[in-house]
Amino acid sequence: MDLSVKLGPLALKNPVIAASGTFGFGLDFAELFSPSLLGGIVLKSLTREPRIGNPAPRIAETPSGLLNSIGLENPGLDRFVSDVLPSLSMLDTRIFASIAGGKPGEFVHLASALSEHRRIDALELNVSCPNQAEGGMAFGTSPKAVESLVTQVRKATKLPLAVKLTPNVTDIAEVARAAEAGGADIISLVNTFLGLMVDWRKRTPQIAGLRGRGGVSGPAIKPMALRMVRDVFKAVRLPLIGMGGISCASDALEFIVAGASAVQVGTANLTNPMACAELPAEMARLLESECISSLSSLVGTLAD
Ligand code: RRO
Repeated sequence: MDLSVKLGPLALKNPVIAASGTFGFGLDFAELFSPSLLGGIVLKSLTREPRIGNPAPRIAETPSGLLNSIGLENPGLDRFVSDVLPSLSMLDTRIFASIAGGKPGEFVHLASALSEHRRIDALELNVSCPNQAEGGMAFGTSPKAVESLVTQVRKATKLPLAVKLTPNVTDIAEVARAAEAGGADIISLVNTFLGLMVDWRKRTPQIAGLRGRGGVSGPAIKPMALRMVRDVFKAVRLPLIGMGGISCASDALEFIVAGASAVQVGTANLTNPMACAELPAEMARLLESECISSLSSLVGTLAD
């Protein structure tokens, strides 16, 4: 079964991509399975300067997933380039660098600097981090800010450019159209849903971070994420990467039918480190069992 997909200018050997923030820089997982099994990996979001992230506790378990406020912990551009990038040459898969920032100039600087390095195959613009005081989700909730930011980054790079949207808006299709108008090649959706967990005995939030708020991920968000993928599929012509609570092949195929050309797996990597690795073969098996010979023929076929 040929699972290869084209996301605008970017070809992947299969539609399964490890989501940012749940897969580090891919090197620890490479000890467990060959990254060549995956269509791609999205690296942990990078900022221009190093960030130590938010205070602990940073993660709480929900009945069906996680609440996180990591706070963009990352080594910063220079240390990434000197200490991490050389080791990525051993990973035989597409590498997406995720970039984040507080100001448009930071995104532009990162996009331009990372475009110098041949090992980076694509960029994913993170305009949707819920755990950042400045920038992050503040960009992603404003269609105007998204269009302006994408336009500026587009001028700074020739790499395929994905824009990762936040679900914390009333009309995600409007934000997707803004990313398309700015020159994005791909839309990734969705990042985490803003949430709060409470320890009622202590009268405190369960995690630190911004007033105890964090991003909710995992199986609980799948129906909302699917609805948003469908809305965006109807609103733009760009290829979509769908995510939100995918942990098995049938979850992934639901996103494909809703309109995604590829999928990302996030929270599931934390409970089953083999989650991504198992998915392509399992998707092929399910397609064969339904006598479906091409994955692309399934994209967006949901009856309305
Ligand atoms: O690091 C984080 O706290 C984080 C990021 Br950058 C993001 O995009 N989404 C999320 O749930 N957490």
